Amino acid sequence: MLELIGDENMKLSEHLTDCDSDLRKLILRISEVTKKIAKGFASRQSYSDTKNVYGEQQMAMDKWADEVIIKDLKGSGIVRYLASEEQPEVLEFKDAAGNLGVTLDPLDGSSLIDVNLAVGTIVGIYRGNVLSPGNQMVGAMYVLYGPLTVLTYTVKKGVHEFVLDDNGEFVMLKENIRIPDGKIYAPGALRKEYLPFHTKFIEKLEADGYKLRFSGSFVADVHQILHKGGVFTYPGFTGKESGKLRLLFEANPMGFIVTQAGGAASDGRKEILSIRPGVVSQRTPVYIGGKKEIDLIQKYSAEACNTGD
Ligand code: AFP
Repeated sequence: MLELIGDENMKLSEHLTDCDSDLRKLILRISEVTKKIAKGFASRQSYSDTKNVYGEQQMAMDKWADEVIIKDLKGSGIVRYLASEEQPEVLEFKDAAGNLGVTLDPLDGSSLIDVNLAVGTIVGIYRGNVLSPGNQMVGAMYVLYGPLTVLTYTVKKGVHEFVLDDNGEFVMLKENIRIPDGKIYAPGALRKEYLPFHTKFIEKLEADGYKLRFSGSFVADVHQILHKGGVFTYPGFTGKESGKLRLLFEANPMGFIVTQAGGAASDGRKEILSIRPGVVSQRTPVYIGGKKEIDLIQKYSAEACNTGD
């Protein structure tokens, strides 16, 4: 049973009263459009383009979600710049009256849709240019489509979680989430390709009794770490030192949320949120979790730098 901490009758719209009106409007719009996405899974189970029962071509769920969200945000009038993981370039909506910049991973973990594991929508929010360091974000949120659909947001006034109820309303689940001390590690990449300082880190976690939990859906894995503590990592590895995950769409928004909840986010050497992106598709090694675990990996990588390892 889920533990309710906070006023369970409070709706997302009521909770968002103490923030700038454009941010409130944006988060509420995204919450509405993700309700549509949550409903879309039943009819769009496949993750590849397929024909439906009427023989019509159906768009893959991640591309469909991308289209639905972009269309909505374009019509909102408050978003000027939108970078999506599914789009090659930053989109600019010149008619917008507002100046918000949004980064979007419409469906993170999409290769898990066909096996019905949890996937999610990840959003980073800026004022203006999205090609900025993550610490310039004014807010971030994700919606996780699991057995329940939950929405977590921050506008730098705590991290708060809402659940989609039977009436189609996002109501409070947990207010002011703080990442606890915990012993879970979620390690991406192939072990045989780990860099030496990363191997040392993983072996230390294992020696300390951390339990491995990795689903293949970054948003779901970080969600678990946020609630149970520990660390998510998708490191740089042999042949791909910049790792797999994208700075703008995955690392920054989730790193921002966990940092706002008292945790930390690093590329192994420095804060992820301090990295100035050069290109929209930039990748970064990722370590997100408790401060203790992030300090440890940074210590090991600094030692490796000094010894030339
Ligand atoms: P997809 O959205 O293509 O499924 O990628 C998911 C992801 O970017 C991230 O959510 C996972 O943590 C990571 O890839 C899993 O990668 P591996 O398949 O290499 O384990």
